[in-house]
Amino acid sequence: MFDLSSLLNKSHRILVTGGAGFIGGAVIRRLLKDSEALVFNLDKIGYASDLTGVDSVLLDLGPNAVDRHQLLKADLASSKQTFDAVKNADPDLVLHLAAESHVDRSIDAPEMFLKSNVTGTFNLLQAVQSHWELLPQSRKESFRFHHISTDEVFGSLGDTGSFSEQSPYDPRSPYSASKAASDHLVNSWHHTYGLPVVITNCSNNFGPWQFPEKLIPVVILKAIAREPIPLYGNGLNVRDWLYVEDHVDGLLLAALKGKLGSKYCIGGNGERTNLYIVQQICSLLDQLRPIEKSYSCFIKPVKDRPGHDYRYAINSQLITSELGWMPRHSVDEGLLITIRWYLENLDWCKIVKDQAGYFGERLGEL
Ligand code: NAD
Ligand code: TDX
Repeated sequence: MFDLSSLLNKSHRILVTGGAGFIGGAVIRRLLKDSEALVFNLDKIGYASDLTGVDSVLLDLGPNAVDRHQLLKADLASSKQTFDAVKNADPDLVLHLAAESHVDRSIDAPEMFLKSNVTGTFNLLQAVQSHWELLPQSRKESFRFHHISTDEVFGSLGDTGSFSEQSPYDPRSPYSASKAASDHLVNSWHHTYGLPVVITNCSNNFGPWQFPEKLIPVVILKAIAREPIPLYGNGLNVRDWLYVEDHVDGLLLAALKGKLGSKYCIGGNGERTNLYIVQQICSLLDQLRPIEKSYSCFIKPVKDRPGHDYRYAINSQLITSELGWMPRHSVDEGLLITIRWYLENLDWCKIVKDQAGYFGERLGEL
């Protein structure tokens, strides 16, 4: 862990986009707890948004903290809403996390991914560029725009090798194509207009407060409901799992200390097959909430995801050697914390699913 308060002071104004989502929420909670910076949270408040986690940290920090977080409800697909929000925030640092993030939804309804992830990033870049150009010299010099992206832009690996900063782009789903486009836009604003940017490409995150449509919360909730646990295809696809708080460490380090114009790959050294993850969750549930049989009896292979990327793995050597970042949790440690959290927050899961009109049905099947 590094000392955030030594890098950020009271006068720092930070604009976090997507701060009502899973990773953005974790970033905001960290900024509120470990610095005195002012946080502006630009979010359209979509189906996966929820501010319960941020609100509970504000409550813990007491009445003086409330003014340090401001929600700017805005849709990045709207140029006007984006310009107004950036003007209101008047930021020294932008952490851009807002995006439609679920691969299966991008298969069913790709247009929203282009609007939010491509047009949205374009609108944000335009608004931030105008803002940056008008800043007084000292604020202009220290200003940074950090774009949070994914390893999926690099495509799919075979049985060996890993993605690094040099990997060519080869996105293969509407989601990853839209994220790749956004990476290219951010890079081009740096090279063409001089905007001071940093990009990170991260592997699969997991942890508390993740909207229960992604693999790990889906498995936990299906298992305890004694419903079939859907395992796509043969279950041998591999993801490099990273506990969300470790991603927050890495992205804040890159945002504050990374070289301008650079990109950093962030991975968990956590390569596991989906079958391993699902079986491990079942075996941890067997210990934490035993029933008359093992939860693994609910695992059910189902039709594969169309265009399912086989394997992702990240080589994090650059961010480790340059910025000293390392994941602090193993996959199994993170899973245990996460499963305990979901078991204690089943009411929250029901509320956010009901609000989103999502009831655990299969998405992206075609
Ligand atoms: P999430 O879906 O939980 O949250 C995304 C948030 O962005 C939501 O609150 C949503 O309302 C907001 N948003 C979406 N479109 C918007 C728009 N047009 N205008 C304003 N707000 C909008 O996603 P997440 O898992 O927290 O991912 C955050 C970022 O990290 C994304 O950019 C994603 O591509 C990237 N990422 C995610 C992972 C992962 O495993 N979850 C891994 C690597 C990178
Ligand atoms: O029910 C399921 N069963 C299943 O086998 C679900 C939801 C998924 N899977 C498989 C598909 C993937 O191989 O599990 C793996 C993980 O799936 P997701 O949780 O949907 O994540 P993934 O598609 O890998 O993408 C995630 O990581 C990279 C995030 O959603 C992206 O936002 C991020 O960029």
